This record gives sequence, C-alpha cells and structure tokens, in this order.
Amino acid sequence: MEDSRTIETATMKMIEKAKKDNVETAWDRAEKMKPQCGFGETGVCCRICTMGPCRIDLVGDGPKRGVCGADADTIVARNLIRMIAGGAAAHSDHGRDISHTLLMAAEGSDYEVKEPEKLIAVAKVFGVETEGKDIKEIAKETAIKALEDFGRYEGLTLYPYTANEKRKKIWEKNDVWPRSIDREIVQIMHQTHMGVDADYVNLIQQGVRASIGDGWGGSMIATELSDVLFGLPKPIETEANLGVLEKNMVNIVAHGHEPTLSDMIVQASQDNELLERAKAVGAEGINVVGMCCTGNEIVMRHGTRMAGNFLQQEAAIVTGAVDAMIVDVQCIMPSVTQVASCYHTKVISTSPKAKIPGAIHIQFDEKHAYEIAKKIILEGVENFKNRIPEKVHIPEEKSQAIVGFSVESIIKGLDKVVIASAQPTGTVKPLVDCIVSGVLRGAAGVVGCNNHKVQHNYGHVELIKDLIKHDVIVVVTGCTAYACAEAGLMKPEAKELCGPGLKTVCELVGIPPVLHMGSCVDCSRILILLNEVAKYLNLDISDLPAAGAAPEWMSEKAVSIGTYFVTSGVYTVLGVCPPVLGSKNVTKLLTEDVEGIYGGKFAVEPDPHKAAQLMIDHIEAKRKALGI
Ligand code: BF8
Ligand code: SF4
Repeated sequence: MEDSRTIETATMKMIEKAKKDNVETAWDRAEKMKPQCGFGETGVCCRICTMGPCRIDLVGDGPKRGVCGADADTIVARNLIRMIAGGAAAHSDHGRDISHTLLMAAEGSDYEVKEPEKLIAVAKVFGVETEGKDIKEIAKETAIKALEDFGRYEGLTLYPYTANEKRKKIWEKNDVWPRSIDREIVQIMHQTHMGVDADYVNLIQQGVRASIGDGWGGSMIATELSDVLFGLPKPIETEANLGVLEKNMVNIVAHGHEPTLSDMIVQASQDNELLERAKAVGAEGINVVGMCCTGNEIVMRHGTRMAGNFLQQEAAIVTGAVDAMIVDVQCIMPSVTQVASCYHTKVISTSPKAKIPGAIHIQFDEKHAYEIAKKIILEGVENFKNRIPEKVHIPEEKSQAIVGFSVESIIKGLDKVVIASAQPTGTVKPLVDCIVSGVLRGAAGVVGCNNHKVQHNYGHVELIKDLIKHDVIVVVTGCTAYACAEAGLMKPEAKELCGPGLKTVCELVGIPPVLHMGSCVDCSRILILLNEVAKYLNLDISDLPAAGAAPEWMSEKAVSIGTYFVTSGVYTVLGVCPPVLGSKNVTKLLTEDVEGIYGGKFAVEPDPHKAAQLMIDHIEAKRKALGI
C-alpha cells in the first residue's frame, strides 16, 4: 500500500473510507487550495493596516515597498515575529492556566500536589522560602510567583535564571532577557503595528525576547508545574495508532493540550457510576485515548494509549467508532465537527477560548473539575448506542511503545549503568560519558507537527532512522512522538535499527533509542536536559554535539520553539520553509548571522535524509571542536 499523503497505513485506510463516506479531509482541502499564494509563502504580504493589503514584487518590476514605505525586510520580519507572538502566547497562556490550577490546588479543589519534592525545587527557582512551611503554603506562594512571572512590571523573568552561566551572559549581552512573559508578546504586537519599528534586526530581536520568555518561561513553567500537579513522568508501556480504539467500548478521544482537563478525564473515566452506565448501554467499558499534545500529557503519566497525531484527528472520527471527542485548546481543526456530522461522534468543546460551530459546549471549570469531567464523559457513554454499525471500521494498526522520559527519569534510568560501576548517582554523568567516549555521537531533539506539505510522518520517521543509525540518541515531543510510536521506534526492539554504540546503550539501560519527552510545552524538558549536560561540562549548550529538527512543522508555536532553540544555541533544521524567503536579509540573519550571536542557527531542508546528514555533520563538527 502506498500513498503520497501518508506513510501510515491506518491513516491511508481512513482517507479511503472518508472518500467512500463522502467526507472531506485536510488533504482534500489542501488540494483545492493550490496554488498557494506566493506572496504569503515568502512573507511579503502585509495586512497590518487598511492602506494595504500590500505586497512586494520579488521578481518583476512591481512595487518594492508598501503604501507606507515598508520594504520586504520590514514586512517579512514583522510577519515572522507576529507568528512568534501567537506561538508564545499559546504556550504561555497554557502555563498560566497550570499556575492557576496550582493556586487552586493550594486553596482547595479537586487537584492536589502530587510531587512535593519537585514543588520545592520549583519554589527555590522563584525564591520562595520552603523551610518549615506546609506543602499547601509552598504551593500557594509558588503559584503566585509563577503568575507574577507572566506579568511582572519591573525586573526580569525569573525562570530563565535556571540557564547555565554562559547562556545567561549571551542573553544579557544581547539584551534579549525577557522582562515578563506577557510583556514581550504585547510588545511584539505594538512594535509591529503600522508605523512603529521598521528595522528588521530590531524586530527579530524582539521576537527572540518573546521566544525565550516562552521556552525558558511560559512553557517551562507549564511543564514543571504540570509535573507537580499531575505527577512526574516515568517510563511506562503503551500502544499507539488508530487501532487503540475499541469496538466494544465507549471511545473517548481527549484532543488538545492542557492536562488540567485530560488528566481529570482519565481519572473520571474509572468512576463506578460511569462504568455502570457504560455497561447499561451495552459497552464493555470506557476507553479514553489521547490525541495531539494532551494525549502526550496523559500517556506520559498514565500510559493512556495514543490514538494519533495532528493529521489523524479527522481519520479518528472517520473510524465511526469515536463516541466523543473532547477538545480544549490548540491544533483542533474546525473541520472535526463537519467530519463528525457524517458519523455519530459528538465533539465536546470545553474552553471559553475555543468554541467550534457544531460542537456541544460544556465549559470546564477547575473548581468542579471531577464533576464536569464526569458530565463530559457521560455524553460519550450515552452516545455509544448511536453508533452506525455499517459505518464503523477500526483499522487494526497499533504499535507498542515505552514513553515517559522526563529529565528526572532519564537520569534515574542512566543510574543503572552507574550503580554497576559504583560512581555517584543522580547526575547526567553517564550520558556525558557515553557522548565523550563516542559510544553516542551526540543527541538530537526532533519535534513538531504534521503538515500536508510533507507526507504524513515520513519526515519524522526517515530523519530519525538516519540519526539513530549514526548513534545519535533522539528525544522527541509533540506530534513527532506519535509518528515514532506508530513506526515502532519507541520499543526496545528498535535498537536493531541503531548503530552499535546506541544499541549497546539501549541494551544496558533498557530504553528505546527514541525517548518520548512529552508535549510541545515539554520541549522545555529538552532545554533542561541540554542545560544540565552543559553545566556538568562547564560548557554552553552551543558547544554540545547536539542538534534539533522540526521536519513537518506548521504552527506558530513551532516558530517560537525553533527561535528559542536557536537562541539557546541549538542548530535547528526545518523541513518546511518559514515565510521569510521574501527578504534576503532576514533569511541571512536567521540562517547565518544569528550563529555568531547565539551559537545556533536555522537551516531548511525538506529532504529528511539530507536534513539528518546536516545534523550529523553539525554534531561531528562540535565533537571535533571539543576534541572528543
Ligand atoms: O503543541 S506538534 S500539531 S499538537 S503544534 Fe499541534 Fe504541532 Fe502537534 Fe501540540 Ni505542537
Ligand atoms: Fe501596507 Fe504599510 Fe499598511 Fe502594511 S503597514 S498594509 S505595508 S501600508
């Protein structure tokens, strides 16, 4: 079976079924969208004021400036950093919600502090005194400090202080330390308003500031406090792909991003009252499965099976076996309700920020989280009997995977090697030893979305296979994690695809070569890991034999992620070109000049094999520079 749209057979089958059922998918709409606008694609279309829209003619002798006089450099830079603002806002608003949930846990709600030890570590970053205080008091003060980091009016954002000394100096020297997480996002909107900043370098610098506020601020706070509230991920077995839907059970797909909702859905799905009701409607039980990043959050902590990534959301409904798709925020295609209208699926929106025409809206409220979660699940349970049997087809594909690699669990796992050699435990030393000795050539973070412009999952899987073959250990988040789990790269047997060094490490430590580190806000875990290794070696992140990639990215969040990785010192290869080619200067700044400032830079390479080679070359060059 071959299909230019996806490498993944369950999805192929559902695309075929959709056609038969007269259901339109993202690929159909993408086809109708062709040819896509060249001005938009190169970033030279400006709609910032109503003297426009203006566009720059890059090839002919048409206009080289907009009505106000803005040239291609200004327009491209403004558009790009507005993407960063969108992405940083999404991640940071998520972080704020989690901080607020911690505050509610302290004040009394259905949530509780599951990891007091981690809370104390986070409290210390914020300068909260912990000695002699009870855990609720610490939780409250920490939550307030975290919330302050979003909107402080003086001083600097506190969380980036966790970075290594060399990195902090680079940010200070270049004046990009975020003053507050929200402020930098707001300033982007101001700075890009008609008639404000026209200097592309200054514009990009502001984008950098906001992105650091995302990676080392909003996203990192989201990750750290999610661990505090919902538990520290530990290695756990699961299954991935559409085959995790069950014919005889109520299927609830948790789709979106914030674990406040999905974690409670997982808990409430085991409620006796609901299980009895499920039996009464003829189901054998309630099967909660995850989709996109909220799926990553629950699989990391509960092993909840992974139904699919971004481009599988419509396919899941096309199975005809989803009784409810529960959504909160981000990456939810508005088309899900249209697809659902051809089957019996109920789409339930839960966030005041994200209502979708055709969905049932049951507003989630953290104060009554468990009761509302039950109410939402009940909608799915009651809907089970409305399945249309002749429309049900669940593909059998599902793969085994081991997930749950927080930085803490990676360090603990590696201690197995240490214990045998009687050295101190609890540090990144074993990882460093493997890298220094060359057993592992280096490490790579591969992250991001799906995009119809790349064959679904092909970019992720092919790139990663090349990396592990070259003894580069790979960490993943977001939709990349689903691609890897579905392709079998997260099971121990995947060691057979590795070079001899990585294979040995996998055998010794009992890990797969591709480590699932979580959702997209959990890209901050990758920063933390790199930072720990850099600190241990008294180096900066940019000195390490490490590289990043986003082979199939599409969202504004990915632009922010890419920018904070690059400005944290990571060489980052994109599989889809961002809309910057309309400005030679901006393109050069991002792919060349920025390296001299931050030690990392962007590259664009749609061919995953060539992209892997670029990363491997970079890793080898860094090894050489270190003399290892
Ligand atoms: O935050 S990888 S498609 S699901 S944006 Fe979205 Fe992209 Fe998937 Fe999660 Ni991340
Ligand atoms: Fe045109 Fe300038 Fe207005 Fe943009 S800001 S739409 S370039 S006039």
